Amino acid sequence: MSLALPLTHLKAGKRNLARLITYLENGQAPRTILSALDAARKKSLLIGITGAAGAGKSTLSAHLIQHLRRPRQKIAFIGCDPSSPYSGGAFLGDRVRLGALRDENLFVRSMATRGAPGGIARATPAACGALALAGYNPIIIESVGAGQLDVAIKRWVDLAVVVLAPDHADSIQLAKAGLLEIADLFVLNKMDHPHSRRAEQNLKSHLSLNRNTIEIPVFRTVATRGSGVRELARWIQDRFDSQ
Ligand SMILES: Nc1nc2c(ncn2[C@@H]2O[C@H](COP(=O)(O)OP(=O)(O)O)[C@@H](O)[C@H]2O)c(=O)[nH]1
Ligand SMILES: [Mg+2]
Repeated sequence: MSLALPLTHLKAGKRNLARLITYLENGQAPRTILSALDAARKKSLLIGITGAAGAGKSTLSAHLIQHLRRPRQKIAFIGCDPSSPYSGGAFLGDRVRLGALRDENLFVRSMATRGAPGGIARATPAACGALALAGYNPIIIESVGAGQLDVAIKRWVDLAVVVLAPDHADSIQLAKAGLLEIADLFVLNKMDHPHSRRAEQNLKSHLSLNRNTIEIPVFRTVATRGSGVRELARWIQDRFDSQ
C-alpha cells in the first residue's frame, strides 16, 4: 500500500483495509496516520472479549456477531493470537469464516500478538481506528486469554466482556487473573457443564462481597449452541442505543 493512500479510501473496500492493517502490523505507519486512527476509534463501539484460553470466547463471538448486526450494518471482528495468525480467520468457525468472505459488511481478521503484553497485538488499537473510519461499528476484539495481562484491553474498549467457564470460575482463579476489576459484564459459558451451577453460585457470591462488583450482570450461555447469546446482545444494544 502506498503511503500516500488517503484514509478516506478505506471505504472503498475490505482489501484496502486489510492492506492498511498489515502495514500497521509492520510498524510502517507514520505518526500522522496513527494519530488520525487513534482519534477515529471513538466513532465505533468497541467490545472487548477476554477470559482464559478455552473459555469459549471465539465460539461466543461468532454468535454475538450474528445477533448484534442489523441489516446493512458493517461489523468487524479482530481475534488476537499469541503467535502466528490463523489462516483466514478460521478461529471463528467455518460458518462465519466462509460467510465473511462473501459478506461485504463483515470484516474478520486475526492479529498475532508476537509477544506483546496485554493480550492484544501492538497494532490492534490502530486497526480498530481504521475499521471505525471505514464504517465498521461495532468492532469486537477477542484478546488472548493471558489472565492478568489481559487487563490492558480495558483501557480502550467501551465494554469489557469477561468470559468464564465452570472450570475457570473458581473465585481464587478470578482474583488472581485480575479479571474482576475489569469486567463490565460476565459471561458464564459452558452452562451445559456439570459444575456450571456451582460455578455460578461461586461467581455471584464473590461479586456480592464487593460494592463495586455487586451490580455487574452475569449472563449464562452455551456458546456451542448459541443459547443465551440473544439476551447478551440485547443487553449490549440497550445499553449503547441509549447513549
Ligand atoms: N460444552 C461446551 N463447549 C464449549 C462451549 N463453548 C465453547 N466450547 C468449546 O470449548 C472449546 C474452546 O472454545 P473457543 O471458542 O475456541 O475458546 P477460546 O479459546 O476462549 O476462544 C471448543 O472446543 C468449543 O467448541 C459451551 O458452551 N459448551
Ligand atoms: Mg479464541
